Amino acid sequence: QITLQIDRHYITVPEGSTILEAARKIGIDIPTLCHIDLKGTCVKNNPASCRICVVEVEGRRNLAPACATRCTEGMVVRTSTLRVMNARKVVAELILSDHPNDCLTCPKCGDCELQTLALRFNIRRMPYNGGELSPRKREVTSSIVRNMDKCIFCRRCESVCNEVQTVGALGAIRRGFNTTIAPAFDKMMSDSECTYCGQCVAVCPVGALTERDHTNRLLLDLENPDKVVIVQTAPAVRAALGEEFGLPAGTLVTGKMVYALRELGFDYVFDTDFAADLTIMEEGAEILNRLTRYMNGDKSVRLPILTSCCPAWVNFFEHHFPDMLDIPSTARSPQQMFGSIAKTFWAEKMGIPREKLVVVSIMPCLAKKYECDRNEFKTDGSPDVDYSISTRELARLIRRANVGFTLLTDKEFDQPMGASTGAGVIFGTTGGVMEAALRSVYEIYTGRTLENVNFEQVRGLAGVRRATIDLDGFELKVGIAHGLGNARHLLEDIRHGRNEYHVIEIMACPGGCIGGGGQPLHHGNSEVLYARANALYREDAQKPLRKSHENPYIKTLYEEYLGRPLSETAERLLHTHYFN
Ligand code: HC0
Ligand code: SF4
Repeated sequence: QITLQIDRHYITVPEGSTILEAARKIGIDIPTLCHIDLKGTCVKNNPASCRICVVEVEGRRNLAPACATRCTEGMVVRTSTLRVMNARKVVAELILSDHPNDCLTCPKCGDCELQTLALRFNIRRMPYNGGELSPRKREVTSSIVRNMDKCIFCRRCESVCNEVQTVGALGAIRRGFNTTIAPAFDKMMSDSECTYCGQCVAVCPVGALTERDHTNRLLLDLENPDKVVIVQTAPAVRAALGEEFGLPAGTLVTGKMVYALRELGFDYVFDTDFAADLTIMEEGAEILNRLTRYMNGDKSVRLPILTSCCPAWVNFFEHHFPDMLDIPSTARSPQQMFGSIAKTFWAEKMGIPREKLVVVSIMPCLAKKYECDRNEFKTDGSPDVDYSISTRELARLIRRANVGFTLLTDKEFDQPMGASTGAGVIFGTTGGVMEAALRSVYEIYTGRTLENVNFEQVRGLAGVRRATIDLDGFELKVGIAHGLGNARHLLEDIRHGRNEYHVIEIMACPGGCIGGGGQPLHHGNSEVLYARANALYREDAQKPLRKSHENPYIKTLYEEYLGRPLSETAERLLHTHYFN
């Protein structure tokens, strides 16, 4: 333990702590643009490159970067002397000298960390502006917009993509004034191995990486009298949308969200959770199918079975593990199952022709935009889900339409595709798909009712978690990983014959969908992720039904249309195939 003085406070911290960490412990918010450390996950970036966090340390001539200077016994630190404040201001002014000034029209306006600092440092003029701006690329992909002239070289995106996700799609190329962050050989992101997970967008402090915005397109569709526009909302959105309206992280706004979507003009407001229950029926049947064959000594059966509902994860294994495309479940994601059922069973029932129906999804995720675009999910070129908008885009629309979100009362989803069990709700957090599957697989396999549906063993934010479940004497071994780097470790083990699991759940984003690239920005605060996960477990606990196979509308769907899980119709509408 080390005791030091920061401003007027004495503080004792563990050896090895940096000044930045020590100061944050006592509520002194030293600003930084590059540092990020999302505790409990492996999201970290500490290149000490922005130099915004400089402080004075007694006895040292030069200012010290707080993020890279370790505390020593008896150290005296000043974080807000005039010298410190002026130095920070000059650094910010220099960054701004190579940054466009189009804040008013920047998609990050209002949520930009550089803009916030300019305000905080009272920058009222740009003393170093007027020179050339470094030339950098712009790109619009299905999910992400890259506007590199706004890049400030914090390297957060690079750290997340390389170290957390191990995708390696982004890195520094060229030198000096021409340096930029891009895929190798300055390729386009769309020609790289990018999975569209959006984690680079989630940590970008400025407007260099943002989501592809579909809000204007949606407004046109909502205005069009010839269209029936329906919406599905992903599980994780309800646990985070409130943050955009000043509500504390972890506030559940399911009912307010439904009300707001009606106010925006959607004809029907449905829930992706309904399709999550449907996913469990199909994926659960696949799990049971492979397990029984395995138990009966069938050597050809491929285990473990991997979940397949996360599109960035699907993209990742297609690129990096093309030799293992037969092990993931073939079940489509809930987003796509929803679209498929909406444009067949539901549309037929309602008498709505396919060309009149627009299916929109609200997702915490940016890869979902790319998933909508995949050819496997189109009929004669027309997508099952027309497009997806993120939680942040929805918040923008709600503000634009003058909906007083916090004052709204709770409204219920439309039926039948708004009905879900608690199992569908927890899909939105890491471990949730596994827990939902276990609830159904256990009951269907053993024929017994679970006394306690909470599988605490699979919950939490540890990067890789494992559990063993007793299925009438058969020890079912399950694993959960979130973050693609963690997934890679598991897959490398499987590739080299070191597998200990029967079923594995993988989600690309740290925390699962609650931490998705389309969610309100967490600004490096991991408490936000815990609060969102707890909110989903609370909603699950309040639901009268908590197992997917008990959803009455799912039962009707099988009786009236699909027959049974893995039937020919179910295979055609609810399953997919993979390729690299
Ligand atoms: Fe998810 Fe999903 S849980 S991927 O994280 O499985 O995005 O929230 O909508 O599709 O349901 C995201 C969240 C979904 C899907 C569901 C799954
Ligand atoms: Fe890397 Fe994900 Fe960003 Fe693509 S979206 S560049 S994979 S962090």
